[in-house]
Amino acid sequence: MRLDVVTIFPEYLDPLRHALLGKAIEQGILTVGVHDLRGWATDVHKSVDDSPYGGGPGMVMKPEVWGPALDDVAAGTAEGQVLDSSLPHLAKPRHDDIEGVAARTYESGEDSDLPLLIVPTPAGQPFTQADAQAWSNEEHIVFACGRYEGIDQRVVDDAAQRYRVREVSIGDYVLIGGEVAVLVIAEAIVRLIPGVLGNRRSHEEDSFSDGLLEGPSYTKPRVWRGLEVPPVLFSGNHALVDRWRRDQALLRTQAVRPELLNHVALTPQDQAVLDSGR
Ligand code: 6GU
Repeated sequence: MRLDVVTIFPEYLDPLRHALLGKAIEQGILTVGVHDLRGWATDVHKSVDDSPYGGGPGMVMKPEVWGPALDDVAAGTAEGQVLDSSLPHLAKPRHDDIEGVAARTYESGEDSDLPLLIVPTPAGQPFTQADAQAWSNEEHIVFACGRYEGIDQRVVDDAAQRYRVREVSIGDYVLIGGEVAVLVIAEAIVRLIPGVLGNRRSHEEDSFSDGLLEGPSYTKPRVWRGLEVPPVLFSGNHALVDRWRRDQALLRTQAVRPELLNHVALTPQDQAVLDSGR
């Protein structure tokens, strides 16, 4: 997978070089290009924004700068900077690596071969785990980071000629710009590429993958500061452990995010557990 990010703060994307994403870069599963939008500014001051038509506070990012930037990145002619991994650690396999999990080959998820353009904005559609799952099959994703009051809307409208465009929000709060949202979205996507996380089960059981929040986890010691690990986990009875985990997930979801239960298929046994938890 190749990710390209266009931003006026290239150094903000440096965290992509670390940990899991750095490892994916080192393995050759992932390439990340970061592009300074100011490289496409045409005036002496390298300005990228201007006051909004119709008045109001703040500044709007200029179409004459963004247009050529997105053209060049779509065409693969933008220079930018390719991030290298921060990690000198690949020789040592992680505990969750699985042998024989190869990098996936990518089929296009939609009818088109156009790259995906993700525009992070608080005015976008909510970004979900289902999006992360779908986009983990993409070959080329471009992120356009807006700052200030946003990007001239014609940039997004025009980009649809060269990209499949998605305007997405990572939650109901306002960030200064799209860069941190790109870190969030990129991490959610890249960890789902086989070979990156290693153990496939570890994301099949993620919160949200089955519509429920994950219940609690425990490791040694069996008693810590007087607190005991639930005894069922020592029973050696896998069916019983699975049922207990499901119950914990149901009860936690009911307590913390009850609205999620409206989209989960509940068995009579699930329903009985929820009724007992009220
Ligand atoms: Cl994706 N961008 C910005 N700038 N603010 C946000 C957001 C995105 N999601 C929530 N707030």
